[in-house]
Amino acid sequence: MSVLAFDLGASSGRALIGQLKDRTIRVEEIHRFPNEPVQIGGRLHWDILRLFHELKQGLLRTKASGIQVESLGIDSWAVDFGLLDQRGELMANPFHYRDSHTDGVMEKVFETVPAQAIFAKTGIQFLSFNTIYQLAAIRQSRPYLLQEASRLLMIPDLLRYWLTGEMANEFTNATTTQLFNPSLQRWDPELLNSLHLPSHLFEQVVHPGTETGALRAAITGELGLPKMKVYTVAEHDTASAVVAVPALERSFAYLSCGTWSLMGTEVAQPVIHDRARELNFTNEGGAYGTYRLLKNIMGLWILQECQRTWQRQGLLYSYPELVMMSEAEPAFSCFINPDDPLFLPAGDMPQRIAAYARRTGQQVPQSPGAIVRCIMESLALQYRHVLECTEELSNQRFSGLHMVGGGIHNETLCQWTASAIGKPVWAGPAEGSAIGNMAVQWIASGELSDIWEARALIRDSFPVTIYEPADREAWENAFGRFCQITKSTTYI
Ligand code: LFR
Repeated sequence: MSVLAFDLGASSGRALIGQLKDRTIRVEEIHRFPNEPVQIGGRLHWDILRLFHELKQGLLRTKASGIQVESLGIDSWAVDFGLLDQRGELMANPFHYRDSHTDGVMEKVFETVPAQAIFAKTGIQFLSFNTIYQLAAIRQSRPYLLQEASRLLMIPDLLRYWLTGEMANEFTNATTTQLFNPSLQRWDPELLNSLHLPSHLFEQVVHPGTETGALRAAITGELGLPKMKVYTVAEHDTASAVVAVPALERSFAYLSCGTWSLMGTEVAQPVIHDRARELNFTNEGGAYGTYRLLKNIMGLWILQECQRTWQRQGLLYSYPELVMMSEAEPAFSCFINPDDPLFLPAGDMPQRIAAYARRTGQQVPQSPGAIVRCIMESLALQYRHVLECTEELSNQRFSGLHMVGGGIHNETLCQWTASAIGKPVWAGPAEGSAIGNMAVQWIASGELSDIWEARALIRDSFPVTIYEPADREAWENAFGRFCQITKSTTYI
């Protein structure tokens, strides 16, 4: 049976058809498009109408492929949303989570509801751009939006609504708002109340694998398509990526590696206590009653932004070129804490890395190769730190690390990660989110029995590359120095 997955990342989106035949999954990418945010009036917004247009292009290419697709699902990055008016129309362009309108807002919210109370209720990590702080910012700057709005839909909820005409808030994404209470299994009434957020914006939450309508007649008519079922999948891309981890054992650690690096483990119950809050771990909702005990690490974003900065200066390096240049540089010359808030907004990353190096008394990396080396080594060492925290919080010891997502094409990073953690890395599949999206559709339609059958099939269908740790002593020493340098700086 064939299904269609739309997977929207922070820099590109794609449509993939998945075919399940003879107990093998075959995946074909039929459409890929840039997802370029728009800077306007000093603000940063997603180009949501363009994204909807690209979904339609994906549907047209599905038709052109001649493959009969039974259903579709959408996953995307988390926390961002659209507000709809009484007539069900989008009231304003959704903000990009890297927009500065949330600067300082989290601290303001803590004056009304202390951080401890927010964490106790939601189990969600403190990121300055969480939906809760975006809404608090909007309440200050554009109160009319919240007064008039009748509904809040997260990005995939919104696109799904435009495709089907039905509104539903999906669970995995809902948890990332930091307004959902997992013990109550509903939006937290006290939090909404204390922050003066209208409760009617937040409706009952539906779980991944729910049939939430079909392509509406206006769309099938416009595109000349047959009827197609639409499922809520694990609509937070990271939740879909975790579904696709080809784990053999029930206890496993993962790193979903893309623009962000999300590292953690799957747990049956949220882990909510002071230590988890201090380490700024999160308990995001997963598929099939699981939770994702994980931490956001700034990830390859820093490298991508460096590449864009150099591009603006006329230095056009491809990604593989940059990685190769970094390999030629001396090891362990300079470290950054990738999770320093300095690196969150878009901008001149090479300059910020230089500023960080100066602030921490290190030699400033000069050449692009040295800067890329600094970023990748620092990421690998931060993975080591976060893996240790994951073990502590979940009370488990992992025998290795599963890496999924586009970041695994960076083989040097995979190798350095294995060396930094001192354990094997199992890398694959690269299209984790899209495959997890498909798996939930197959489980929903009865084609697969459960998530473990899906994981076994994913393991058999896609290659996994194994990286063994190397240069252990050098990496151990580097980790000691990295901890010294980064401990003095703050975290996202
Ligand atoms: C990864 C991701 C992360 C989320 C960040 C912002 O694509 O979804 O899980 O924290 O984007 O939404």
